[in-house]
Amino acid sequence: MEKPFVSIVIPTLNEEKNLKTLLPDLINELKDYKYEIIVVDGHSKDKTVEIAKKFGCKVFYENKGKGYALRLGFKKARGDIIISMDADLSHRPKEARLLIEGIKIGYDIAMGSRFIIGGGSSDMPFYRKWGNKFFVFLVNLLFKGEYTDLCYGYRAFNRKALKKLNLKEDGFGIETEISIKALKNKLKIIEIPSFEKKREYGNGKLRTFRDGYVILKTIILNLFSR
Ligand SMILES: Nc1nc2c(ncn2[C@@H]2O[C@H](COP(=O)(O)OP(=O)(O)O)[C@@H](O)[C@H]2O)c(=O)[nH]1
Ligand SMILES: [Mg+2]
Repeated sequence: MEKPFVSIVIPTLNEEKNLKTLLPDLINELKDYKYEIIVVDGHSKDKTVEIAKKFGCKVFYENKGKGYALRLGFKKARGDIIISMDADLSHRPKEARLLIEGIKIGYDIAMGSRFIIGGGSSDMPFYRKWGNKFFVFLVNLLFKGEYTDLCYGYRAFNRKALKKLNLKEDGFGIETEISIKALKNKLKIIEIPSFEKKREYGNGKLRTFRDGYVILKTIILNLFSR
């Protein structure tokens, strides 16, 4: 994989202001690579799609949620390496290189982690931090993992490995499902430190308690399925 083709998959819902800043930065970071940027939009009411197209992104639509958006994007992606990334400026384009290197040296999944040295977050109130820690503990215990982070969406995948996961989640359970199925399928996983910045414009759509429940449900469902 000397010169890999990289697909970046970005789910969006009303992110025009963030996207306007993100895309030029991202394109600048990717200039050494062959790449495509795939935006999967949940029918935004603002100019998200117009901006995505202006910067040459491939655009697809969905109306089921972030998880479904990612799954659709993964299906459409042509890259040897596929990266999932949020649009809200939480994920730093510079770190994409680190994730890509993880796959290039032979890992199936390179997962950003906010909880190893070099990582961090300025976008997590304490209850989310502890909720996440609890779910990390639970997943490690139940599925024999050694994760330090769980509900974090900045990740790179080897295309073939990603296909094996057979993902099903439509909503915010998707990251958890990926983490669990990666363990179940004995994929080669590496964590890469990542610093999560605060969302720049607009409001997050994740609701701590509703989606905390979704994550718990994802964990339990995956205990009883293959
Ligand atoms: N296509 C699509 N994207 C979504 C949906 N909900 C959230 N997103 C996107 O998913 C990313 C993360 O969402 P966000 O609300 O910031 O969640 P948080 O960072 O976990 O609080 C952002 O790029 C959102 O625009 C949805 O229903 N459909
Ligand atoms: Mg966010």
